[in-house]
Amino acid sequence: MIPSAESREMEQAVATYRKAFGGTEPTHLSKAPGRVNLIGEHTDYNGLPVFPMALQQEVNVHFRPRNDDQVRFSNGNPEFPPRSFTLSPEIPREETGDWGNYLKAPCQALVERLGPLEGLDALVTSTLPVASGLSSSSALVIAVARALLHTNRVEVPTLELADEMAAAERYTGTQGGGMDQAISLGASDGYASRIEFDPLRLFQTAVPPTWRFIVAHTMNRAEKSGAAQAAYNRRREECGEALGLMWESRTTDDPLPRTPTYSEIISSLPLEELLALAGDRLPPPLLQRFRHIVTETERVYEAQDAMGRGDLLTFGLLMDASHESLRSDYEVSSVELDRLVELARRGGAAGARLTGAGFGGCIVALCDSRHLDEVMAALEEGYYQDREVPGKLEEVLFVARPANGASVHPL
Ligand code: NG1
Repeated sequence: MIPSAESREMEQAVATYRKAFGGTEPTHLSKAPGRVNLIGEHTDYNGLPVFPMALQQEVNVHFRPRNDDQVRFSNGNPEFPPRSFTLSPEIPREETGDWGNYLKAPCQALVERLGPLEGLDALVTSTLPVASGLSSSSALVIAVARALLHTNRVEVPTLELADEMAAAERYTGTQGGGMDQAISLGASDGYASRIEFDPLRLFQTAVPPTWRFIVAHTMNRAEKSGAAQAAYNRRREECGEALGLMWESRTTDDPLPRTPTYSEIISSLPLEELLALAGDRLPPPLLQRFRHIVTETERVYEAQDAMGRGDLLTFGLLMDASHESLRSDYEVSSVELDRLVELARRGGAAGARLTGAGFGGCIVALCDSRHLDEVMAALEEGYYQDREVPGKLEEVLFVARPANGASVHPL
């Protein structure tokens, strides 16, 4: 059942759909949530764990199956013009940065896997801010994938689909990890999930009822389809270079394993020894990148334990340490992200950090429900009051409620 609070937006979407597609009506709605990553940043593409939860904010795809190989998409946001294409295993790309690539990515991957498929007419709407580190891009990829699978009456197991869509999204040019697709598909209402890779697994922990995770947007876009893409991809390369150098410098009785992956290296030595070895083997900035990756991994496990025992203060301290590491070692923060983090802490948050890739986008702060009003007020007064907020304040400053993963509903 679709909650009734959404029914007005749904009527509006159906009316927009009719206008876009010659008076026809959608038959189904495919929904996929965005996510806020609580801790574990830039670890996923190194095969290391992350700890996100799905948001109630989501991408909605109203669709109607077709009985040919054509796909037509319209978008409720006029910033994104209509896109149509033919389903095939080699769909020509739009220009880098074009939203059409996030439609083509899952379609091409599913045709490659399943052979010829029937298309659909679809309208995309979203309650997620674009390019904000809340994974609107992967939510779109997942909602489209589920709509196309439904159209063709095919089921793919959740974790398999998540892995395939993570690979599929690289069609857009970002060499991303697998966190966003996994949480958008596999999340459970009320839970955060530690995600492990190779093989993909989700381990869920209930978010304590009095904990509040606040999301605050800098209102600077982190366009991973644009300027931030090169910086993001460069970080990934640097992690690979650091790993390569650690290994190339091995001695005959070296403590590091023979086939190095980050997870094997991390489990082969205590953290302090590993960092000392890295200090001897890596030049800047590779040493700093490496240090972020290995310390952040430890923080993920400690944070999940802290949440499990309801230890808000420890979770907050880990968030603070994560932000400091992302700011100084990984160099993906910004003046505005640092400012929001500072304001949240001054307002009484137990901890705060940038969330997602960085380079703009959002922070996430944690507080007890008793301190929520003060933290919200500190952010509102210190940041949003003297800036122009494009829409409503609650679209850029809100409490994140852990939600379910993607679903398809008949209309
Ligand atoms: P966002 O914040 O949505 O741009 C990106 C990657 C993740 C992960 C984080 C950093 C994609 C689709 N998403 O997320 O896989 O690496 O950055 O932790 O590339």
